[in-house]
Amino acid sequence: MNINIEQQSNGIELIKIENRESKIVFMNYGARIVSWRIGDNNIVLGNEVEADEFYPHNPFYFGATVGRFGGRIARGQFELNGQSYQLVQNDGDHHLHGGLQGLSDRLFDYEVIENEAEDNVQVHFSTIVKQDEDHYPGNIKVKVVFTYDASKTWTVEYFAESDADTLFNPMNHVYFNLNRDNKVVDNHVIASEKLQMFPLDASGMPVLEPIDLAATMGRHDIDLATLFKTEDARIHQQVTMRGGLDHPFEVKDGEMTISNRDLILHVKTDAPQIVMYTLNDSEAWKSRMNIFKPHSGITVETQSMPNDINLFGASAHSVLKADTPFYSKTSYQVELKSKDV
Ligand code: G6D
Repeated sequence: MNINIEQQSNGIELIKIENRESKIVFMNYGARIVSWRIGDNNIVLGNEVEADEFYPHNPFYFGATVGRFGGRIARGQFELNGQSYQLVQNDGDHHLHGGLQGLSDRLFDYEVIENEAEDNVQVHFSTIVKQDEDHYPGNIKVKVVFTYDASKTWTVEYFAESDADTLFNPMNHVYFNLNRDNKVVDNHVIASEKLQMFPLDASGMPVLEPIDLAATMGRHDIDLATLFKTEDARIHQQVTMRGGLDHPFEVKDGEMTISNRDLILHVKTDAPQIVMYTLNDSEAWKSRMNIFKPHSGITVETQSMPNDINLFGASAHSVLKADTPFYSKTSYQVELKSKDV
């Protein structure tokens, strides 16, 4: 594979990895994916040309590593080991995506490693999140490893260790759009043998009474347009309230696909939930750089249940004990439905 580093302003560097049929671009700012071209089709939302201008102001976390806690924490409050914590409220009353000093808004150190024998390239991103910065307990050493291999698979692995009990629930906020012409993703089909959607309450917090989408819609593969138009009252209320998807899902064994006419994206994760968000409020970013319409992309945010610490207490999946290694892995693989794509 071919590797190229491009330096832009303010320390922002793009890591471009290319083989015969695809090209993927990562970035040190927020340990991000910036673009992923299969032939001439860029299947993720981003801006490679003006990355240094686009990303520091982009409020939609395009392609970023998000944490230390992906998702929301109600009113930015939680208790751990009998102590109360107040985090920054950067989403109305709530805390979102680790706050203003999260993983998405920092320059990571990185190292590129090419494994010729395995025909893959790895980028090892590392940083330290300090409790003085984001007001969670514990300083965490974080390593995020992206691997890109010849089977058009992008794998994301998280390694971390904290010096005190804390919350850790990282994810990547990549938006996919498999359409060649980039028209909205409503033609995309989401599929898994289990498709449970968790509704949100009026304040945006998940309610632990999932809707069994497969049973309700009568199938395991559901195109978004049909989902958005369904007459089922609960689903209708949810997608209307959020303007599309912004919901946690549980899928069979952490495996699902998203597809359109040409491509199938296979997602596999060891995270317990997946939040899918269809960029519903794209117009909230008033910027000349914003060319995105609602439903321009769909995220596949592999993480634990938003607000899990307040829903499950000490047994929440996001609780990370002091001096205990954290590991999690998600992979995204692209399959071409036919060869002439
Ligand atoms: C996440 O669930 C949230 C959305 O509500 C938010 O707007 C987006 O990140 C930026 O997916």
